[in-house]
Amino acid sequence: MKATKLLTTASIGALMFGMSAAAHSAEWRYAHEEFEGDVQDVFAIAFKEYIEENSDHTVQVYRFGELGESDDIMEQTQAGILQFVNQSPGFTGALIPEAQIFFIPYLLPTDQDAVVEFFNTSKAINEMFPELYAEQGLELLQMYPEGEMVVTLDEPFTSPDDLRGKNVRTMTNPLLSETYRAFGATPTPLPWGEVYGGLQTGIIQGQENPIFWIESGGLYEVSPHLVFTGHGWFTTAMMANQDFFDGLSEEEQQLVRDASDAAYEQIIDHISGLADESLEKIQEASDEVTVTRLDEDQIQAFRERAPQVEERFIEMTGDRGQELLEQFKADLEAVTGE
Ligand code: 6CS
Repeated sequence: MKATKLLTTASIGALMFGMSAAAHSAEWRYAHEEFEGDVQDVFAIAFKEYIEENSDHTVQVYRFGELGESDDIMEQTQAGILQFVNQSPGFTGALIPEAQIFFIPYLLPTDQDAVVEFFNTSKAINEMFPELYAEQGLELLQMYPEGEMVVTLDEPFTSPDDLRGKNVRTMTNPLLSETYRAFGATPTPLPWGEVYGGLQTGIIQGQENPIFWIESGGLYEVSPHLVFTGHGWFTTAMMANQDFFDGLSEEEQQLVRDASDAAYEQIIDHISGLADESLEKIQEASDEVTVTRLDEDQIQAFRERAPQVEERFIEMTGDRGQELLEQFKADLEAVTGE
């Protein structure tokens, strides 16, 4: 009885920590939110390859839908069923309110080099966020940009007035709803799995995402009018279950950190030029698509609504959010000089 119980406990332990009971090599499980070949997948595969080339461990990658929605894979990671997860602040914002900082519009510049430099050097990103994630039992390994946000709608738009009465899908964090309310639209938070169908059936009239995803998810087929508003970037984050990570040897922790750094380098390379390539593919595939790039005056009408979203961010996150925002802005200033 005792022996069986011990064995059972050992097997559960092996499952929880991804360790194969028979050998010292481990099988680690890693889930992300995207499809094969998309940005999060490129990151995950680069991470997997680094781990497998530099240790006896293996990494099993699960893509969107294989284990559920974004919130499901986060729950599985917090429960220790998965060792690694890539979840975007668009969803994590409901769990870690400060992660909603990425949804204050017009905070990040549109220039990709500046954005990358910000991610490379920011104290808010590299020192403050890991502490906030740790409070939720998560070892934050990397935050990285995927692409500039572009809004798609059932017709072209150039002003907040044009968005009146439009149900625009947002990821499920409350601040992003504030942003779209400030922009004049009716925000409609939905998990990813409901977006294509929602656009197709007309329950929603628009959504926002980086161009590569608009192409990869076929969103342009059901929401063909693309508008560059310049209001933000899609940012994501990769992390480990903290108990699992803390249970690794120092060498293994370093291996994991090195693998995520190697994957980050690959991603920065991967996203450069990706939006233009994806836009070309979209335009080749559809005659219906229109592309509108708002001019400075048009952008100003949206930008002047940003302060009310920033105020809501502070209301939602208090002193900690304020401190994070100040550091975030200081880090940006160091990069852009503005
Ligand atoms: O809009 C979304 O929900 C999805 N967008 C991207 C770029 N990645 C995953 C996420 O679920």
